Amino acid sequence: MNLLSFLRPSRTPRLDPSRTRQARQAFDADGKYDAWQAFCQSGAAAPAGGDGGRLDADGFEIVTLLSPEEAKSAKEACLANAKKMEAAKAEIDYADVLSFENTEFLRGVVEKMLSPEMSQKVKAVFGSEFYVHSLVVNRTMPAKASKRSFLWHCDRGPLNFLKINMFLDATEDHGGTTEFIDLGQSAAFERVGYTFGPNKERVPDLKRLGAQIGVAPQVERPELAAGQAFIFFPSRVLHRGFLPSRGVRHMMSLVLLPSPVHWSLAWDTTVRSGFHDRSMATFPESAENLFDVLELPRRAL
Ligand SMILES: O=C(O)CCC(=O)C(=O)O
Ligand SMILES: [Fe+2]
Repeated sequence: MNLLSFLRPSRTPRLDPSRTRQARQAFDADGKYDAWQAFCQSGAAAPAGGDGGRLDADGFEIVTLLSPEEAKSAKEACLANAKKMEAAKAEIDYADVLSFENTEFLRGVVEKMLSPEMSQKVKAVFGSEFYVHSLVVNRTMPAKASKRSFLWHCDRGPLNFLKINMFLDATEDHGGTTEFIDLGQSAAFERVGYTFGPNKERVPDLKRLGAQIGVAPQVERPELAAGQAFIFFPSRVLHRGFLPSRGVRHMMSLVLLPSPVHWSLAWDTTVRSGFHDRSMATFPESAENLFDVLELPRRAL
């Protein structure tokens, strides 16, 4: 670290709008994820009633999915069933991913998370059924420096994918949470080319770049109870993990994608193949591969 970096506490990232546009295009158009969603919608019986609420308007929302007691027993079940707990990326030495022989023991928890009310919300924003594409359980320890997902970013992936990040213990217990800005403000940072930039250009504070582009970021840093979750569009709203300061944060993260079949049928398939446990919130290059994931007859999109 040189002296200049002390004088510039929050540097401005290098921006590349064409890289941003290309990353957006890679999934939705080239990767045919738009066509996949349209295919899933075409089979939907009727447009889901209701609306997506704050999720639809702002791109994120806090939902209560389990009671604190249920969250505690889900955490205990995860810890008891984990065959390994280790850092998924060497440079992130403060977070471990739990891996499991089989995730069927979590079906009951997932059923509670995807209650009729939540299913309705997801179907309203997708216009179709949905399935669990990825399931990740992790734990984050207090650390000094924020890296990668603890710096402002959008996740690479289709425009219309959702994450449900459920906290298995309370912010009160460890000090950790996730910060968000809304869809409208996130779009302004996308237009100037911050979104999907290289990892090394991610920043812990958006104020300085915001000032340059005439946006005063309204950062929300909610405190969650155990069993509460953020449901959000990770490729559309800027977010960053906020490190715990005094305890370990355990989180269960589901990635949802549009589906032509009900999630419980898809679960049967992906629990047997191990896909949702293995996919680690990444996406096949072409959405046509999702037919194979769900073991449905493959067709061109
Ligand atoms: O760990 C967090 O709070 C943020 C995680 C994140 O960036 C994500 O799940 O996409
Ligand atoms: Fe993320």
